Amino acid sequence: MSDLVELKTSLAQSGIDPDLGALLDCMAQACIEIADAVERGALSGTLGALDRANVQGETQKQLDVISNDLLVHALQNSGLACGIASEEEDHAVAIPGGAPYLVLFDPLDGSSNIDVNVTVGTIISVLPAPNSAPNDADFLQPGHRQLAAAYVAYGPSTLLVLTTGDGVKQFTLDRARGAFVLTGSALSVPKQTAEFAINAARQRHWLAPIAAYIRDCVAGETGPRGRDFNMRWIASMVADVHRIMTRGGVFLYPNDHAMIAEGMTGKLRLMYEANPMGWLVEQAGGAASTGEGRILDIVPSGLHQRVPVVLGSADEVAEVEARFAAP
Ligand code: P6P
Repeated sequence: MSDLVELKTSLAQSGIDPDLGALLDCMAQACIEIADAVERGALSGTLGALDRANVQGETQKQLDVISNDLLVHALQNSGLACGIASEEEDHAVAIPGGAPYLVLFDPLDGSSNIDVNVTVGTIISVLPAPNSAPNDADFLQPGHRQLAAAYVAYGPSTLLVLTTGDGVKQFTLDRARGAFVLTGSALSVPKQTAEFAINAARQRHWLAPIAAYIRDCVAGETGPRGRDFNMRWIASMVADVHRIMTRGGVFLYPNDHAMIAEGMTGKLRLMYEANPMGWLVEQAGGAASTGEGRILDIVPSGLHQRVPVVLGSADEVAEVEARFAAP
């Protein structure tokens, strides 16, 4: 299929700032190297955990660090950004003389699935840089200020799904070319769905609105929703969100009584998980909420801040929000 459009060409034709296009292409190339590292896995002895934790207090996988370093080094060598924030970096990393873009990423989300060969991914967000020597505070911008958001899913195919504010495109890695090629020009999340994604093992901790929403879904056609629902939970956000970007659904990782008791504000990180995924879903016609408000309107208070996440088919996100709003 020689008429496939490569990522670099698609970016050049999109009308975005050429430097932003070059930045996105640079990160896509680094993600191809991540795909190679993930694919080799046991062959290169990079599976398994390191004897250390990241700033989140989570045990780091070898491939978490490898993926992070591939992205950091690519950006440092490119000069196409002046600052980096990563799930695997305690603080922002400034890049002297870089272009006025801030890049945030979860280099390998869902890495607990690596050892069992389940799809994992990279999540990327790009913000404008307020100055050329950014510190953590410069990254604390609400998600509606993003200039680009993307994820790369390392699955049966390696897919790059990207928005720069004019809808959502999908690119598939063509290893023969060593490039991502356009395979979806306008991803769309159906407004309605009969599929929810949640970690049901936390049911006993759920807040009342979440418990009510899921109870009504599980009641099926005999309950208040009048139709049966299905459940999916891959426990890899990129994989669960890509399913929703492809066929609809609603993804929920709410805060709950157990997490609140530990002083947590949710599990997923605002800056490099909820914001980029939320913008991608909104750009595809879906919605992204905490259950009580739009994720992209949150004014961040910390680089690694966690938030509740309810995103996907707009009608179902509204159903969840209605249960939070009920007296
Ligand atoms: P649980 C992966 O660790 C992650 O951050 C997301 O990718 C995923 O949706 C979630 O956590 C899975 O959480 O509690 O099911 O392990």
